Amino acid sequence: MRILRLVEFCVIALAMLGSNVFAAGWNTCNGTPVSPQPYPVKYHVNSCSFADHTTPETNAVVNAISNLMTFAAVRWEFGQGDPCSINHSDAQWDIILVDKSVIDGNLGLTQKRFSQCFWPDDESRVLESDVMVRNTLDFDMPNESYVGTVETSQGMGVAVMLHEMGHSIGLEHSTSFAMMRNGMAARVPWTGSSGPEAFKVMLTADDVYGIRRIYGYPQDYPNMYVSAQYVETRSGQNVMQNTSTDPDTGQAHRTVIAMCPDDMLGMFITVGNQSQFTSTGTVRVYADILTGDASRDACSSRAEVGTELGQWSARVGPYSTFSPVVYVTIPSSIPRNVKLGVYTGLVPDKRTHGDPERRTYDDCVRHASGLFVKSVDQCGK
Ligand SMILES: [Ca+2]
Ligand SMILES: [Ca+2]
Ligand SMILES: [Zn+2]
Repeated sequence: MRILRLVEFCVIALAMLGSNVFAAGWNTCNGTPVSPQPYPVKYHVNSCSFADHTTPETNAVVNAISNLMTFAAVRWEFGQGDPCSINHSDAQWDIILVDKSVIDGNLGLTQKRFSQCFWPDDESRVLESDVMVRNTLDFDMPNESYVGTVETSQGMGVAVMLHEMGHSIGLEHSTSFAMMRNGMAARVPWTGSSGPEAFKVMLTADDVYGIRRIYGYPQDYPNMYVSAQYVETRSGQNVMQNTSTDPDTGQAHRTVIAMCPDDMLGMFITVGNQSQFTSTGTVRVYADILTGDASRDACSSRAEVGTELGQWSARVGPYSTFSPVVYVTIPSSIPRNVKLGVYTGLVPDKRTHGDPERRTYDDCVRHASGLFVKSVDQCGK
């Protein structure tokens, strides 16, 4: 059975690899990507909006900047005594929270100034970007199991901050598995995390590819990650959905799925790779008793945790995220009459070149639906 599953997974993996088109976007001038002129970019974090260093709003800025700093040349400074309005032509790259009326009802808006792209030898650059994010969004970290579907969703402010700051250094919209997806209807993915405190709003492989193209120098970041979301593209759609979706119907599974041993559960798993090289690893789907205590219910990549439902080899191309369908069979040894969480844990293989895995906290995620396996009496086994 293990071998059969492995083969099935590889076939899916290859098909998905072949169809993965890089969708990251950026502007070009005479064939050259438009990149920021300042090197490094220095953001000015407006103290009228971010007076206190400990607020969720400030954490959203820190999350966005630390994401960007990993892949792009950026720095930041906190302002002091700033006015509550900003100037779009003062050569200062500002970050500010605004009322929605200021940005035409958008969740966020980045005002950019470019040098000209008129003559064949012009090289257009981003001279200044001012990032504006709607002040009423939720700036807490999201629960990564559930994709945000409405403006008021938990974590939407953190996502909009990172998305807009992506625009500020030259990224345009993507149709792929990316933070740069366009708008509320397309939704954006969260990244898995091994603990409730970890960052869950991260640049994906596709976003990193765009940044690498903008800056024009290759630099490897050996990191794989998992997510509880995937891009549903069937029937002409292109929408981010939770991996806890029935692959046959495209409909979300119930919050708790009642099952018996030998029943088969179909779902998606999502694995991404921010490296410029193909990366491989072992993916494990397991179920474990939910206690209601966030730290005890945290996800784990360790092989001995919970009841294993399936294990596969994953092979993910450069700067790619892929989401194969998997079917797992409920074993009779699984705990009965208790709510179980369903998790994906990833153990990246050791790389033959380059550095070891950069982050391990993004190698595990809990899916949106849990399991409830009925008693031996009820199931007849
Ligand atoms: Ca400015
Ligand atoms: Ca990782
Ligand atoms: Zn946008």
